[in-house]
Amino acid sequence: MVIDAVVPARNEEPTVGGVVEACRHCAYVRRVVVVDDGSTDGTGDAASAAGAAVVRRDGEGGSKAHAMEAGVDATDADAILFVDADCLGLTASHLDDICRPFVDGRAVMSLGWFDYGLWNPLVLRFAPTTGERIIPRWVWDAVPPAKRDGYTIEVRINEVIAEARLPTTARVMPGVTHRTKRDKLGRRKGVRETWRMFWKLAGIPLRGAVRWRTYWFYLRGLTVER
Ligand SMILES: Nc1nc2c(ncn2[C@@H]2O[C@H](COP(=O)(O)OP(=O)(O)OP(=O)(O)O)[C@@H](O)[C@H]2O)c(=O)[nH]1
Ligand SMILES: [Mg+2]
Repeated sequence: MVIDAVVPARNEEPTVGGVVEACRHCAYVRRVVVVDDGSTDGTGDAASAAGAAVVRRDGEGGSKAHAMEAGVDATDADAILFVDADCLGLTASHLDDICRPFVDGRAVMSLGWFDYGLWNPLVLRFAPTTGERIIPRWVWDAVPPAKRDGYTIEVRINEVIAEARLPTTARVMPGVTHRTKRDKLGRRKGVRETWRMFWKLAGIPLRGAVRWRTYWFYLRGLTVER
């Protein structure tokens, strides 16, 4: 089975090189594709210098989901390891640990969570919005194009997995965090953008756009790994 890494990146010059390195050294990854849409910094160059194939999407306005879609379209891999470009402390060994349950057939979706210390036992049971996850290509294809929207894409991937009652594994990536929107945009704009994202996500179950039972099915199929 061929696995490629897809990394959506908008203005992530400080971190994208390290993330590409981690992906390239992951034992299960063939190729790394970074999708840079509309960055105004050196994201694309930093990604190429680190050994990624870079797909540029210009002039369409950014969307995390559309960037992921462009990345999937650029590969013929059987499975995709998605990794956010703003991770700090990420190593190939974290990514090996995410891929292993998938490759061994214990999970159809396998996730890594940031390290929230004492909160980890709780966080591991949230409906996952983490960007670090591996899924087979067909799961991506099963998300209807109209639902491939910005930061809500992870919820839609979860929906495909949970509604088909498929097994997921989740684990903490020890020591891994990310540059938050506050770090990237400054406090005022960062907090505003974080709330905007949060409301979009919270709005999905509140509007009934995803059934609550989906979360129940997700938890039933979930194995937390150490
Ligand atoms: N190509 C591309 N990548 C994007 C876009 N929006 C977000 N991303 C990437 O998707 C990943 C996650 O986005 P973030 O903005 O960090 O979202 P987050 O980590 O969920 O939210 P925070 O907790 O606020 O950091 C990062 O690698 C971003 O660069 C976009 O419009 N285009
Ligand atoms: Mg982030």
